Amino acid sequence: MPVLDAHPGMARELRFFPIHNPSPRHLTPAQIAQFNDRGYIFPLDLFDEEETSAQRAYFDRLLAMATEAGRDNYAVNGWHSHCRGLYDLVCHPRMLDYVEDIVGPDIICIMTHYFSKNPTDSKTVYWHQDAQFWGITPSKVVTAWIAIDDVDRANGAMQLFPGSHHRGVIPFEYVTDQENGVLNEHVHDPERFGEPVAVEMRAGQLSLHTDMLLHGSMPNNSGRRRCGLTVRYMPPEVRYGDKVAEPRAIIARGSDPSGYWQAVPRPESDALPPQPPPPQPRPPAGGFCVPGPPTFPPRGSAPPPQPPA
Ligand SMILES: O=C(O)CCC(=O)C(=O)O
Repeated sequence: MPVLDAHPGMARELRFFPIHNPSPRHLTPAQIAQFNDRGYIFPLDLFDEEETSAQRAYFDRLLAMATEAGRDNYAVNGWHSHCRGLYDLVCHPRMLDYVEDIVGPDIICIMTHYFSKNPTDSKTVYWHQDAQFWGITPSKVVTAWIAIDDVDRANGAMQLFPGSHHRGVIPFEYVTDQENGVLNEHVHDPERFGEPVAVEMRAGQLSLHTDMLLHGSMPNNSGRRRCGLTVRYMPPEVRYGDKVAEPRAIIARGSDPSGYWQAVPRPESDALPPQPPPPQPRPPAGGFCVPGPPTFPPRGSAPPPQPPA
């Protein structure tokens, strides 16, 4: 049954907030206009060849840590509070320069996730709007998707529906066991939103998309890995929809003048984070306290109760 709200107990403001930046410094006015009109910008150059190889080697190390701990290829999720290299990547000035033109001078990050599709990986990231998953509001989060490997249609590039961010909240269904999904939400009948655009990029390039844009990715039918790192950036006014004892974030640039977000310190090394708790059924609407940074609920999470139709 289609679901309208993944967090029915929270008062969230979910809609696209157009960017007003008459004098961007690192993006062009045309790129800002495209972000408003189509919901994304790509490709942007981020790393040269040497830096890209270093980033790939770094991810290979994190993935080896995950694998040795018995975790899977999507498990490097939310490691920025424990891993110095990832923390530093979130704070990379060249990336923040692009992001600042959209988010503004104060930039907060509470989510990172490497989506690493193995060669011939049959998992699908079903069509979804990011903002629907997260218990935060308002929907002003921008995702930087950094290509760690070369990415094309054959190895399962992310695909975006241009302009779908203007369609408000789109009802979704929870992914079933038969559906072999990476995440747990699925918007059906995407043809309603036109033709998707594939985010084909060279390793070291970057794309930006708004959290209201409908997107996803297909299985990797190639013999090549397809890894991309998502870093979610937002202005400090974006907050948890529920009361959280200690809202912690990387304050990547500027400050949080309100003092709501408490700064995550730069980690001293690259340490394996504790295994996240197994997905649990959510308590009734209104009584849910987010214990840590929101991540995409993995497959297996119980859907929250829905109000009667
Ligand atoms: O990398 C992918 O395949 C999907 C990423 C995604 O869904 C996202 O960035 O929100």
